[in-house]
Amino acid sequence: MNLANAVTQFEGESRTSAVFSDYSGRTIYNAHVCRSDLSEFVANPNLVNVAKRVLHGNVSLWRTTFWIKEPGARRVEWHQDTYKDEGLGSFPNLNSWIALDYANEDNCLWFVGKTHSEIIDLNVFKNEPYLNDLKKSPDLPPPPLVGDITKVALRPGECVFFDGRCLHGSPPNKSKNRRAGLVVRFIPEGYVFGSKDVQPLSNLQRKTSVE
Ligand SMILES: O=C(O)CCC(=O)C(=O)O
Repeated sequence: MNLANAVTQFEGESRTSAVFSDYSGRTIYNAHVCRSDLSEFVANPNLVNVAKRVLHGNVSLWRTTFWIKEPGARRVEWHQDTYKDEGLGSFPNLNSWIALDYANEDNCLWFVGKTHSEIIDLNVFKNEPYLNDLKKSPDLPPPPLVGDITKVALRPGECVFFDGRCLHGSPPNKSKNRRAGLVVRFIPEGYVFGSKDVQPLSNLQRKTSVE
């Protein structure tokens, strides 16, 4: 399957997945639910075996997201993947962000080292110098806490694995080309989320066990 060419097709076909275009880029959530070729692709042993090693055992596919940043798409601000709105907090997960197009130093994912071991207090993101930086320019400003930035440039087909708690973001896409990636999110098999209000295994977030 040629994923890079298939992105447009996924958007057309996504019935159970959600498509959002709120940052002049587009995100497609959980296309694997309605596309068997995609659910097969993300169960590739090259991905799964890394997830198993890092998460110490069998893993489940939790969610997938296409991040499609056309030329001019704005930054994705610094964040941890902690699903604040859903109240999921900190839980073991490993994400594989797979480049579908070239992602260069100026539009790839940027990570802040040593941030993966705890949830950052949300007030940190409300500090005034950081908010002023965000207002001053459309660029991705320095992160709201001290840390070394690593920019992970990738060629199509390459991927980076990261703990969802690792602070990350991406600058605006100032290139003339699309910068798309697919992130595949793994959790330990059988993981039970703490909050009873959370329904992570609904239709859209169907658990697919990958041995
Ligand atoms: O692809 C991007 O620019 C952002 C990706 C991201 O934030 C994520 O996968 O959690």
